Amino acid sequence: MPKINVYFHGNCLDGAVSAAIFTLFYREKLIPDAQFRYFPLAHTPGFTYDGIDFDGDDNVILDFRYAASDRVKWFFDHHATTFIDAAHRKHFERRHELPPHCFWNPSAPSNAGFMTAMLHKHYAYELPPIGERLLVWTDMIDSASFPSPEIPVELVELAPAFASLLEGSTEPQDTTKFIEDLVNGHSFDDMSRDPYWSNRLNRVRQANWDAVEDVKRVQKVREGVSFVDLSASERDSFNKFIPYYLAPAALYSVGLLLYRGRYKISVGTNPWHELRHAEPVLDIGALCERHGGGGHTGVGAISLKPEEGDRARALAHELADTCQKQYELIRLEQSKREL
Ligand SMILES: [Mn+2]
Repeated sequence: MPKINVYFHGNCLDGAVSAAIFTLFYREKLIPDAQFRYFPLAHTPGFTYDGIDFDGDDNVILDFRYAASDRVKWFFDHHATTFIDAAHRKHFERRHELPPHCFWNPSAPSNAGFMTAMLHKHYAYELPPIGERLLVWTDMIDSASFPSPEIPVELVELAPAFASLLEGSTEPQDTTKFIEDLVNGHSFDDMSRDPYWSNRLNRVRQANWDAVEDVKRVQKVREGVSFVDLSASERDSFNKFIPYYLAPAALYSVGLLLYRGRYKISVGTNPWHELRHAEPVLDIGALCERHGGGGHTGVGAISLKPEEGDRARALAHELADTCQKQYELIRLEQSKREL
């Protein structure tokens, strides 16, 4: 009985769904009695595969960085940063199995959706009907393109609730059970009736509503900008959509957190605001980079040491002022256009 090792993005719905779909594919198209072992991986600074033996009969990487090892037979990823260095990229480009076993598409919204399309194209694999709705969700959740802030904040639907559960999970058996339930053909509705999951889903939803109350207590909304200082106590997670859920008129959000032993200033553009693409667009990644952080156009962050509390607070206010001025500038441009 061949043993298959699956290395995948841990604490992530996309990673876990990818692992489940790959298992179904492998048992249907290749070896029905293959035994699977699942190894979740985390994006830590300076991550390498040193110390991982790839000792399965087949080794598989899903929704995670490429490994330049000939022992890895299957690879699917959609992260732009998948190659640790140029040598890894060269190793990937030299693979010429037919049909192909290694796939990378940095513009795919989710790995699960991309992988399923490739398995269909190259191996005529048909996902069971239950999986199609699942892929709509993995695309939406992994690319954070929610139609409204209610979906990732209220967690009424099971897919974002499970995503939130897996993200915050510290119990390794959660992910394994989640994958095995999907492999055994259970839908999210079936799973939500199992006390193991209903118990945890309740806790996740309650913790999220508690966070909504925490934000509500400290949120200050000046014209176009939400400011939230939650640094009075340490938190291990933060739902960045809550400020927009509570203040939909805010174009920008600035948050100050004490997060995993460091101050973290997060800055974002409201993805549901009608002026989110209006000129002049504020490049938040570049703004954060000027203060030692980084990010993308729409969202960025700066991390400061635990002893830099005063500086962090002053900088957070300064960034809120910058956002405020930008908002006024955009409004001015808008009114000129209307004349
Ligand atoms: Mn992913």
